Amino acid sequence: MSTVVIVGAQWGDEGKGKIIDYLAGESDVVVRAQGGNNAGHTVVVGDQKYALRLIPSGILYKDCINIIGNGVVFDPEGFLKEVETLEGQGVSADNIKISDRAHVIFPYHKKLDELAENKRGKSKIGTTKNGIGPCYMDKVERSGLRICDMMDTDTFEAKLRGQIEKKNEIIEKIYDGEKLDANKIVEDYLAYAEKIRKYVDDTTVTVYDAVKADKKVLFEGAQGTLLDIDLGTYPYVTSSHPTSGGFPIGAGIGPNMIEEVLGIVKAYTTRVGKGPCVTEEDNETGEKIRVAGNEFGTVTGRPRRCGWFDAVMVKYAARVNGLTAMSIMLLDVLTGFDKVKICTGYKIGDKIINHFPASLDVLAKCEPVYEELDGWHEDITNCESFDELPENAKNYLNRIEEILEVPVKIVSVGPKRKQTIIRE
Ligand code: 2SA
Ligand code: MG
Repeated sequence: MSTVVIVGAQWGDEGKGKIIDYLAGESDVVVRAQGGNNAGHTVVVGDQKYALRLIPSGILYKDCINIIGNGVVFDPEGFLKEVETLEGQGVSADNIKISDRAHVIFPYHKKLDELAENKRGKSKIGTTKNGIGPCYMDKVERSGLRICDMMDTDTFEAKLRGQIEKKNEIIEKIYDGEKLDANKIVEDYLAYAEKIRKYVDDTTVTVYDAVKADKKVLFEGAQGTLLDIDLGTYPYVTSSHPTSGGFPIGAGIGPNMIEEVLGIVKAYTTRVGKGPCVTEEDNETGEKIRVAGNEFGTVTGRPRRCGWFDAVMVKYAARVNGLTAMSIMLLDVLTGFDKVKICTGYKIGDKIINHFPASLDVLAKCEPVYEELDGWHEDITNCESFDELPENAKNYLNRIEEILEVPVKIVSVGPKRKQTIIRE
């Protein structure tokens, strides 16, 4: 198999970083195709920790080409800082190509992200304030500036000044905020333009050629299915498509060029921030999962909401992504429960539904219908094959596979690279 898409099948934080890193080592090309530096994962190699946000994971491997595709919203400041940090850690960050069609994030996008969030009051989305939403808004409104605009020294400044003027008007009149310094932005971005010029290319050609030459191409998803602007729990979503469908567009290839779609799935459910979460256990069980799984935000330290595996939701993710395989992460966190539960339906009043509803008001009314299985108490963190897992852990995985009708190909039993079971 030479092209694989990796997607988060829940609300992000499924542990994609570990599997992406695992596969990046054997890939010729790694492609990001959506989101921006709202993504982020930490890769641990030996005793070095690398924090990646915008740059694809293949950067840690020599000879791997790393693509920032046209579907990404590109923050030059964040990108250059990331390059600097990596180089400081001894990683050569040369093998990067940035799509000339990618949209650029400017300071007014970040400012508007912050102002809009503050104005939402109680109904905050909880955005990362990186300007992601406002940048995609400009793209869809057809007023955004792209990398190719930034590369055109004759016209870029005038286009940028026009944008800043319009945004400053909004900042001042709608939000009563302080205008941004146009000269400073122009000066900074003209300098960024020269620094990134060497990376800029038509990346749709690079990806196409690699696939045609039967090279190994890894499409690296960020966030998760339930954060998809179309298919997620709207409006508590991000502004891009973290689902598999986002990749052909965001990388500029035909959908038939993708062979495998690997869904990364936590053995239980977590959610950050607001919105309904049907299987949440706001009690001792949730606390036990949170502590065992270290379910606290990496940046803010915010505790994540935890609960049992929601098969209704993941079945939805399996369908809308066309998952061909799954990787079940953090199975070791469920060790030590007498019983483990899988949610197989949602009860609303006296009706049971098996599909994931569009409306959050409906979702908020759903009660989980559980199937209970015997748990396991054996330490599984040293298991090296599926067969070595305790019978009850195998039953749990087999049952998930049966319900979702997608094979479990990888099982993670601990944070280390070697604590990864590849099922033959
Ligand atoms: P934004 O900033 O506009 O994208 O925020 C909109 C909503 O999307 C959520 N969001 C996220 N939630 C979880 N993980 C995210 N990124 C991961 C990380 C990266 C990953 O660990 O940082 O898993 O690939 C992420 N990005 C956006 C955000 O909380 C808002 O609810
Ligand atoms: Mg994360």
